[in-house]
Amino acid sequence: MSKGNVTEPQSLAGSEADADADADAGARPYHGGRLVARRLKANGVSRLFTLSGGHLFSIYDGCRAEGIEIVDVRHESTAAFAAEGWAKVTREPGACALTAGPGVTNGMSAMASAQANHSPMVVLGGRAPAGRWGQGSLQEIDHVPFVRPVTKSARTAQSTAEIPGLVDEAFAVAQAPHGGPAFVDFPLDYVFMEAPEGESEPALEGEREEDPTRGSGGGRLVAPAADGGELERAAELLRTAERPVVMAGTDLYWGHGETALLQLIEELRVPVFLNGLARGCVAADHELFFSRARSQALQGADVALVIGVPMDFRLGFGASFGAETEIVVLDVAEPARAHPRSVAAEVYGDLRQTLADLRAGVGSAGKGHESWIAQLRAAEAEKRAAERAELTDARAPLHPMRLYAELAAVLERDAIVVGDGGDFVSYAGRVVDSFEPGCWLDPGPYGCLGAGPGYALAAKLARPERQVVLLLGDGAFGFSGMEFDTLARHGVGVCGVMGNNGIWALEKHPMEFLYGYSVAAELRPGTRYDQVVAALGGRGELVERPEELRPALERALAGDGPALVNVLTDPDVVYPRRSNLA
Ligand SMILES: Cc1ncc(C[n+]2csc(CCOP(=O)(O)OP(=O)(O)O)c2C)c(N)n1
Ligand SMILES: [Mg+2]
Repeated sequence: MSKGNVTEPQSLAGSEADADADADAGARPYHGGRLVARRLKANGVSRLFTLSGGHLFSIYDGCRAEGIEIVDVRHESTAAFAAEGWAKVTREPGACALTAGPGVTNGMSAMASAQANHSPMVVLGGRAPAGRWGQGSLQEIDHVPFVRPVTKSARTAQSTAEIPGLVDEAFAVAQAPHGGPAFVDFPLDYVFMEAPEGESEPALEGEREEDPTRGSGGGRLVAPAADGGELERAAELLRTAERPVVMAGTDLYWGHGETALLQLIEELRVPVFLNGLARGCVAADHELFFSRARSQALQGADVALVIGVPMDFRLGFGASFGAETEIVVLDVAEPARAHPRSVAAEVYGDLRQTLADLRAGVGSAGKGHESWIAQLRAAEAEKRAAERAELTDARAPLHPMRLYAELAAVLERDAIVVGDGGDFVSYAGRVVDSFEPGCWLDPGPYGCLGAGPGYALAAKLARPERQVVLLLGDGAFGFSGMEFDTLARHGVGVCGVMGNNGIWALEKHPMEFLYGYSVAAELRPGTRYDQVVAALGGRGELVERPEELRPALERALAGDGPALVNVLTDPDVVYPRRSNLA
């Protein structure tokens, strides 16, 4: 892999870093940027996503000395989405550095996204100098009041000496359940001045797991153990259930609950549905995994275990379940919002423990759901059979379902698929299978277009041996298509697949349905985004007919560096949308 502009710090800084290890860490002064970098490293950060700005120079200098790779992108939005994407793929906090003022404002959508997805990430901000505060320095603005609503914590360093503690605190806050973004900014004068490192301790209370691969500030914060009485009530409901289901989402993944969930569903014979980042936590070909039969299963269930997922619009604000369904909520921590309907039991704490305790508490009584499972399997099979015509549709421009049938044939089992677009990604959400945790990355409930290239960049850097496929709408491409330059410069082999229908389909079709016409919903038909990618140093191909697609995908996946397969898709295909957004 060619390294492009990725900073390779070791050769220059190695001896200096070694010498530092011998020095008395508490006494030796470092400049503020180096203090930041030392705490990044101690918290397990190997890559910092950023876009340059003078306010960040000393942090870069520190990263260079500490052996942290600097990955520079073309828009701060991507730097911040890459930090979130890193977290989504590795379940370790991602980190980005955004320059003062516009750098931070540009990163706000990704902070809000990470907040909604519970993705642990640390956002470092440059900041105009404290010594001249209020006198009108370049890019001077107080970030804290406007990032506070989209972060778990937002702090400003008040001195150089405070820096190590603040960085450690940000990592602790970001990882404490529910995870999310933590922001710290560093006034220019403090980050250039020197101070001793001192003894920095994470500021949050919380049990930490030992993790030998990480530095002194590393280790995952473990959620506290759950309440026993509620757990017993949940076990009782499950013991007597005749038609139980599991509906699990993003916090199952953050809570590392997949193994415990698998044990529970296999032992108690409970069908399972997944959304968000939980996709892949039970493999798509597991006999108890279902997707197409979801509405029938959730409506028909007598007991639903709702694990790590809020009852938001994706679950019809609770109405996706039957009026009589008893809801048992399990999560890593109490929800930020009240449940939209009453629940029979709720248990908050370490999900692995909760799921294991629940399995033990139910014992052998809670079995015998085979006719329920068979009924759902029949519904699932019927719905899948009804898709067959679309999956083999021969039209040109292509039906998106045909595109996904071709894609499925070339995807490896552990491929990471990133979705960025409207209807094109809705189709993918329906039919792209995930077999392992962390293999499906969509923007989540905050729904921000343009997240995909940052997610894909981070995914491929974190997992270079895996296929990383970036599904892009033609509308979505406009937000961060320039990041193909980033991918090309850094030699990152992301395979883009575009559903190019020449419209903002997810807006155009609903608006036509409501008003009989649409505005602000057209794009230019047939735009050669593949040529844009080629001009930026990647490989691009145009696909107009279904039989051209598979060989084009194979070529795109086989070559070096980024590629875009620009597939013309049919703008008249209307996605069968049911969910309520509000
Ligand atoms: C930042 C942002 N702006 C606007 C939207 C609203 N939006 C959601 S989907 C969509 C259409 C996306 O079009 P495209 O990527 O071409 O996919 P298509 O629906 O055509 O398949 C829009 C505009 C959004 N979710 N995020
Ligand atoms: Mg489109």
